Amino acid sequence: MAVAADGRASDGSDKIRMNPSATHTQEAGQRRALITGITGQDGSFLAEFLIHRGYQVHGIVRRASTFNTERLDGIYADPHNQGVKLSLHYGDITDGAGLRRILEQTAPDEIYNLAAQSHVRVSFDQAEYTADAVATGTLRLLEAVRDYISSGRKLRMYQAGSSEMFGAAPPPQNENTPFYPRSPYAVSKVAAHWYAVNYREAYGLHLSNGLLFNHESPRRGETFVTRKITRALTRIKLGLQENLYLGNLEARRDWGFAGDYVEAMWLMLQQPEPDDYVIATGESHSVREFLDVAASHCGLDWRKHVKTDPRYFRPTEVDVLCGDASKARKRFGWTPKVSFSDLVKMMVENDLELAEQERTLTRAGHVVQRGASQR
Ligand code: NDP
Ligand code: GDR
Repeated sequence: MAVAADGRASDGSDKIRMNPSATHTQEAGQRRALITGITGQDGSFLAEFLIHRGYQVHGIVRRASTFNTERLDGIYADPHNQGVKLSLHYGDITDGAGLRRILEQTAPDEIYNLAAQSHVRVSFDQAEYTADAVATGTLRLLEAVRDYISSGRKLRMYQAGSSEMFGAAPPPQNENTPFYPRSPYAVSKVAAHWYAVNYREAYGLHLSNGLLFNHESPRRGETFVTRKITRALTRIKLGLQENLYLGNLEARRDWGFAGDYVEAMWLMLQQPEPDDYVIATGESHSVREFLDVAASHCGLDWRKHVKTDPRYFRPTEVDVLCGDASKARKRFGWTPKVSFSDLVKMMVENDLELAEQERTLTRAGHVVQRGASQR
């Protein structure tokens, strides 16, 4: 059964319910995709992309005490309607039995493994959990997939690798650059990568690893530096907050637009042979430069508002990432469409609108809830 994107079943019982049947809304010949991490930034863009291409999309959602499906609002359809394209299933990448059950029930043609504790700074505080979700979680899924294909069933898989795996290796980084991970998150992604390579070689699995550099959007989580900056500067502009506390402003990242990057994930699975691909813009900018561009869109001098807070520094930092995506360009013609300045502008414009909504509510005497995470 499909459910509302806010997690409410259409009977109003406020529960996500398991899909009772794999082919509940399936049309003949329609391709099925299963996405772990569907509620995240990339999961939501990928689900939209695949639905647009006619896929039946199944997503794994972990149970939370609050709704965590906000990013899927745009593609939710009432499950009572004919031809619903999105179905959600309770599951967790740390729960192997549940993953197996969902795999059997949904019988996907393609799996995209995006689930992760994806915050690098947080991985220093939650190293064991990060390894369990990112590294062992991938292994759990691979074990389920291995058994699934052993009976002759076909399936292709995408594994979400990261530029963080290159870490301290000097730029430009490409598929031949040796990994030098600098955080528990990055070490876990390297482990997941090698599990994936091993299962590809051992069991003939059509599995591709994406080595994706940073990609952002208005849906980016608010504790990642780009969104943290655009949310804060737009709120400062409208008088909703005074200061923005950041860590290292000198780190350089290769920032692209998430919408472009999910297309690359899909393209990898359409190739006759599985392989590993760097996906990046080939341009690197510092956090300071991001601040410059975002502040200029807001008409602000960020130096008057940005303060340093040591807790946002990392015990080991990744200084410069700049990817070389020429292999993906040559093999399947992928290039980024959104430039750095257009990306920053898109995020600022989105967050200005959010800040305006907050200001309207605040002026009307309402309390605006923004969560209490360590922004
Ligand atoms: P997000 O942090 O936005 O999303 C992560 C997703 O994983 C969410 O749906 C989250 O669920 C889910 N998740 C977390 N823990 C578990 C768990 N134990 N079981 C099941 N699901 C879980 O990340 P992005 O969308 O930005 O990234 C997608 C993937 O790509 C991640 O693996 C990330 O590490 C990787 N990546 C991202 C890059 C980027 O720049 N965005 C670059 C390179 C790699 P919930 O919503 O409930 O928290
Ligand atoms: P990153 O993204 O670590 O590259 O991982 P993040 O936006 O968290 O940090 C980028 C750089 O900004 C510096 N920085 C700060 N970062 C945060 N979050 N908060 C701050 O206040 C702050 N001040 C400075 C950081 O030190 C860092 O150098 C992201 C995630 O999406 C990973 O899951 C993904 O694998 C990689 O991108 C590619």
